Amino acid sequence: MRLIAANWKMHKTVKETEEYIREFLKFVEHPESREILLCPPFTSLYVAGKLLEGSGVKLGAQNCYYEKQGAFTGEVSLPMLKEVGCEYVIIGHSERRYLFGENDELINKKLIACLEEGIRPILCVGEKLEDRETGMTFKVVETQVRLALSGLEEHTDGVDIAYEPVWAIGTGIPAMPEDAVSVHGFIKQLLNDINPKNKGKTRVLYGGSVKPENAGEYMKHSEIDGLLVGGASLNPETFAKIVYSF
Ligand code: G2H
Repeated sequence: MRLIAANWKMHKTVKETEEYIREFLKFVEHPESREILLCPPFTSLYVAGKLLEGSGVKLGAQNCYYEKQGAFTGEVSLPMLKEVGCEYVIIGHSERRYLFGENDELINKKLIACLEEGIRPILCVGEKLEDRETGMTFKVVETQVRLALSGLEEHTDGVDIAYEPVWAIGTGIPAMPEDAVSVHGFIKQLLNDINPKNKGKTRVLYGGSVKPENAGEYMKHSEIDGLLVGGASLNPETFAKIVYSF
C-alpha cells in the first residue's frame, strides 16, 4: 500500500497538535486505501497517539537513539516511542545528517535497533546539488543505501526508503517527476541486488517540496510508492489534499 507521510520537523506545540489533528481527521476517509502517517515532534507524540487512536492514521517519530536506555542526555529511545504508539521512525533525514552530523555508521545502528524493536524505519537518502551537478547522484545514493543497510541485507523488507534530493528540500524547487522516477528505479534495482528476496516490500517514497499542485504528478508513476511531505504537511487541509491526490 502506498504511504503518505507528514514530517512536521520542529513545528507545532501540543496545543497546535491537538488543533491540527482534530481538523485533519475531518478530511480522512477510507484510511484503508492508503497508509497515512503523521510524524510530529517528540513533545507532541503522546497526545497525537491518543487523538489518532481508532482513526486509521498512523504515528511516527522523526528520530531516535539506538540504545534502549542509559546515560544519553537529550536522546529518545525506541521503547519510549513504541509506548506512545509510534509505528514508524524517520532515520537519517538530511537535516539530521548535515545539521547534526549524523553519519552512515550511526544511521546503520539506528536502523538495526528499529528492526529489533519492531518499529518500521523510513531511511532518508539523497544527493546534494554539487553531487547532481558532477554526475554523482547514483553513486551517493548507492553508498548511503548500502552503508545504512549493512548487516541488514536479509531484512531489507522491514525498511522503507525516502529519496529526498537535498537541493529540493524546503527550497520550493521540487525534482522533476522523471528525475525522481529514475532514482527510484535505481534504488529498487539496488534493493533487489542487496536482497533478491525483497521483491518490492521496501517502499520508495519521494520527498522534497511536495505540494498539492505536484503530488499527483509523482503518484502517477508506479516507481513512486509514496511521499514524505515537510512544509506542505503543516496545514491539515493542504496535507489532506496531498493524501488524496491519487
Ligand atoms: C524534505 C521534506 C520532508 P519539504 O525534508 O521530509 O520537506 O517538503 O519541506 O521539502
